[in-house]
Amino acid sequence: MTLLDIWVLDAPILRQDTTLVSGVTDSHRRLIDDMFETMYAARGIGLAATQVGRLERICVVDVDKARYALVNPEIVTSDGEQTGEEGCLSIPEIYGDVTRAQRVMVRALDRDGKPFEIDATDLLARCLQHEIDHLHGRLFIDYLSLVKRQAAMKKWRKLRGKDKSLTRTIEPRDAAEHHDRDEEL
Ligand code: GNR
Ligand code: NI
Repeated sequence: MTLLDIWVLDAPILRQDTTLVSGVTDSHRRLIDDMFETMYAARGIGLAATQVGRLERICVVDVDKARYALVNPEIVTSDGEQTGEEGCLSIPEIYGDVTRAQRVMVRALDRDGKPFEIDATDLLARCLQHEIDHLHGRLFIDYLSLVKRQAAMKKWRKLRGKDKSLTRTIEPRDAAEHHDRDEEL
């Protein structure tokens, strides 16, 4: 498996819509494996293909022991409202409160191309909405008020300083560290 570089804010690919996967192949399964590995190394709870420079409609999530690879995910129903803090591996160290549906029903294909549905609430529902947004070129900062978005952008530019690189390289984590995290979850 391979750790993939993550594209950061200002990379045009983060604003692109993705392409439906017409059949799940070994190449997609390799991408899924690499995305899980990259997500764990980066300590994220979700990761979308555009974040690793790919335009296939694929994302992965791992929230409260619930681990899913989703191909062509779509929200079929949504209910209620929740407001909570979000972050994004493509906008490191920037956080903001986002209002999302409290509950979503998501339909997708699994890594074998078999359809399945997730009935998600709370953080899992939030994460799925965040990832599906990525697959359509949307980022959580798009939901902030103008004032909060401008403050977030100012902080982002300040944190970046002279560094204008559009990717970040994720450092591997050792097996013990990974095991510790598994115990926590
Ligand atoms: O790691 C992540 N945490 C998170 C917290 C609240 C809502 C969404 C997320 S997803 C994010 C990883 C990421 O950037 N996925 O695209
Ligand atoms: Ni994100």
